[in-house]
Amino acid sequence: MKLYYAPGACSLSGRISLHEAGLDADFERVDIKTKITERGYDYTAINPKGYVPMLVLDDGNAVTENIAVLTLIADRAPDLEPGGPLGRTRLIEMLSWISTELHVAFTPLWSSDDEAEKARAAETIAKRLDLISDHINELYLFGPRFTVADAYLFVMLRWARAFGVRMSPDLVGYFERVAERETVRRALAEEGLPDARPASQIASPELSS
Ligand SMILES: N[C@@H](CCC(=O)N[C@@H](CS)C(=O)NCC(=O)O)C(=O)O
Repeated sequence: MKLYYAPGACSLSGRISLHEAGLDADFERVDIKTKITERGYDYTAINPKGYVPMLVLDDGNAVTENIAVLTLIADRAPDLEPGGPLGRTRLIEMLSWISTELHVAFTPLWSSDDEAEKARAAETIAKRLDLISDHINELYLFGPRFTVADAYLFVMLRWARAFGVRMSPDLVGYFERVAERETVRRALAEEGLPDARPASQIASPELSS
């Protein structure tokens, strides 16, 4: 399969989830401004929506929409979704909330020139992060088991940090916990993004020799 992505975009959650699932995939970078892929193709001819992520399966089926991409990966690796009779329902509930309430709320921060609008968006996001902070249960959103929803939330928290959005200490601890996962470090490195662990946890070559 192949994931169309942009560095640090919501598609990063698909890459992390593919690594968590142990699934082999190719990755093709998309410039989301010009809509040209790294191999020089017009992305809008491949995906008329022009958005990443898009996951193309080995049989040629193409899946868009992050919720669909992440649930598909969870279908292939059921350990990446919450267990129990309502497990799938709870996963869709969480992914929908992250997508429609959190992800979308960032739009002014990415695209507006209006500082007042950006400040309002940051406050909305902070309030929604407070709500999700209450959901963190033991280690992750659904207890000790890391799920594809954690991969999506991690990307949202990366953005929140970059834009200086207020975060509870619990959420900061959660972010740092997720950042320590080998799959997350690998995904960030593959996209050319900085390691998200606190500096104190990153072994320096001088100190480790
Ligand atoms: N509804 C889509 C939205 C995905 C989305 O917002 N992707 C952003 C990157 S995080 C993008 O490709 N933006 C390109 C653009 O706005 O033209 C989904 O949930 O997958």
